[in-house]
Amino acid sequence: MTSIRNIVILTGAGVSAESGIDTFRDGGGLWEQHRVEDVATPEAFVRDPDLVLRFYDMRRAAIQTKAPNAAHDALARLDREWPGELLIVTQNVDDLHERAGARRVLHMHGEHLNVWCTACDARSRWTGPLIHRPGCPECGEAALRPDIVWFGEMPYRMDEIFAALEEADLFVSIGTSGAVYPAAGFVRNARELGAQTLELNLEPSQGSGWFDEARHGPASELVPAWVDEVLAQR
Ligand code: BV8
Repeated sequence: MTSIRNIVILTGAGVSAESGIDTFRDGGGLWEQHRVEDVATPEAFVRDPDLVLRFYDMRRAAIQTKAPNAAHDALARLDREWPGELLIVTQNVDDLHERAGARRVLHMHGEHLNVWCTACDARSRWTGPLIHRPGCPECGEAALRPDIVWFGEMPYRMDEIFAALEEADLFVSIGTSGAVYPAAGFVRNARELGAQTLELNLEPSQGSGWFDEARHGPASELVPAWVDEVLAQR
C-alpha cells in the first residue's frame, strides 16, 4: 500500500450481523412476509403507517438489546488512533459504531434512535415506540416518523461523503452487498478519484469486481486484522 493518510470506510448490515442484528438479506429480506424494500418507502408509510411503524418499533427495540462486536471495536480503535483523516460512512441505522466508541461516523441512511417530526421538521432522540402516535418533543404534534432514509429518498450528507471521497487515499467497504445506490457506487467514485479500494465481506458483493483487493470472511475476524495492519504502517 502506498502511503495512506485519508481513509473512508463504508459499512453495511454485515458489520452488525455478528451482534445479532439481521441483515437485509437474512430470511430472504422479508418482514411479516413483506419485502423490506416495500416497507422502507414513503409510499408504504402513506399506504399502511401502522405496518411501517411496527416494523421500525420492533427494530428500534431490538438494537437496544444488542452489543457492538469485534468489528465495531476495531473500527473505533482505528478512529481513536489514526492520525490522518478518517470517516466511517455507515448505511446502518443502529448505533453500534458509536457504542463501540467511534466518533467520526456519518449515518447516510438515518438512525433508529432518532425521530423526525413531519410537522415542525425537528429531529429528536427517541428510544420508545411510535405506533401510539406520541407528540413531537418540540411542537407536540402527533406527526413523528422514523428518521430513516427510505427507498426513493435522498441519503443524508452526500456532499460531506463526496468531499471525503475526493481526499481519500483508501476506500474500504465492509459488510455490504453493494445492492443499494448511491452507496454501492462509492467504490467507483473512489477509484476515479485515485483511491485504493478494499472490500471486507463475508462473500463477494455485487461490486467486488471494482475493488483492487477483496477479502472474504466474517467481519469480526477480517476487520481487527486489517486495522492492525493499517495501524502498523502509520
Ligand atoms: C435514492 C434504511 C434518489 C432503511 C436503506 C426506484 C425508485 C426509487 C429509487 C430507486 C429505484 N430503483 C433504484 C433506486 C435507487 C435505490 C436503490 O438503489 N434500490 C435498489 C434496491 C436497486 N436507492 C434509493 O432509493 C436511495 N435513494 O436513490 O434517492 C433521489 C435522487 C434525488 C432526489 C431524491 C432521491 C436510498 C436508499 C436508502 C434506503 N434505505 N436503509 C432501513 O434500514 O430500514 S437501504 C438498506 O439496504 C441499507 O441501509 C443498505 O444501504 C442496503 C443494503 O443493505 P446492506 O447494508 O448491504 O445489507 P445486505 O443485507 O444487503 O448485505 C449484507 C452484506 O453483509 C452481505 O453482502 C453479506 O454477505 C455480508 N455479511 C453478512 N454477515 C457478515 C457479512 N459480512 C461480514 N461479516 C459478516 N458476519
